[in-house]
Amino acid sequence: MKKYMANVHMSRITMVLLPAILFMMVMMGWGFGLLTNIEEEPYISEEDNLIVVGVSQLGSESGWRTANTESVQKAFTKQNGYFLIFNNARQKQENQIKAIRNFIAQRVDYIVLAPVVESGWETVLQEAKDAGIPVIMMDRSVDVADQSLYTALVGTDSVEEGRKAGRWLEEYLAKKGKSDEDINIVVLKGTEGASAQIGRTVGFSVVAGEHDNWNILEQEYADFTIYKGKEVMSEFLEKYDDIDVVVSQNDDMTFGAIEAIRESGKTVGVNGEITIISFDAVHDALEMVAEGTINVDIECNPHQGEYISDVIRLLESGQEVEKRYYVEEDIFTMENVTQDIINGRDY
Ligand code: GYE
Repeated sequence: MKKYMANVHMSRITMVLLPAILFMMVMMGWGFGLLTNIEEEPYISEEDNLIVVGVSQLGSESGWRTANTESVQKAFTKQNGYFLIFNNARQKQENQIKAIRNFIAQRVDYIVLAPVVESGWETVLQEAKDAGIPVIMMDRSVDVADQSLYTALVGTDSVEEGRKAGRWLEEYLAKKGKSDEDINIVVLKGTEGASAQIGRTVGFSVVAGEHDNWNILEQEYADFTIYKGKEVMSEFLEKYDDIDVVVSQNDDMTFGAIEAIRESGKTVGVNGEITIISFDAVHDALEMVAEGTINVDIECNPHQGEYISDVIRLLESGQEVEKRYYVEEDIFTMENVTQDIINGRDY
């Protein structure tokens, strides 16, 4: 009987008190979870001692850009001591400005910016400076009067790349005994306002300016993409039937341009009617250099993540850094491109 009573007693407790206790436990757990959640996100870096880096990548227009993004993702891993916040701006400066403001609000330790265009950065860079966050430029440069608005640049010397293209053409024509012939040139330019485009245009123009017989028929923006490269090249081919040289400011536009030229019935490369000068030297383009489709490719090195990490490490240890770091770059023609080089290209 006692046992029975006890059972009745137990079941009363179970029916009335237990749900109340359970309810309280759930509420407490939920509340605790909420608290820890709130605290967890912003404190990742402090808890793990990671360096928080906000990267504003300008877009994903080319094979080169994909490789550049991969190099950033490989450099800024947790194993390497970083917490990476990555944003792809899809070619829009306003998206990059938004991303930077977001990084500032999150109080990141460093901002890395690959600026889509050169101008219009003063305000947001000043905001980063006021917040005490160092900004490191990646790949392209910015045009600002106050150089203290950014800490360092890791990128490529695009004026030098353009100049290299011009010097190569000079030598090539000399070897063919064509130094004094009239040479008709068209230029497929990259994104309007981008430092890589401006630099390559300037560098090549300087050399072209030294040759009265080099005739630049037209230069047009083609956004560094295959699609635009093909479209603009088709327009050039409709207007001019005496094009000798195409200077295409990246490999993607070159791929498009070669398609357009072939569709028009003309031939390209070492044994063709139109000489092709390209920039970047990605894997597929180097294969075309080896087979003589592209005459020369001016290398542009996208592996910049590691260099930026080195700069950050110097800053972390309180050392001085240089204002500009340029990555090493080569020039590839049929004569010096080897299967080893092609196989070794991971982009
Ligand atoms: O050549 C092109 C890319 O800024 C150097 O941008 C970079 C250029 C590169 O989209 O392929």
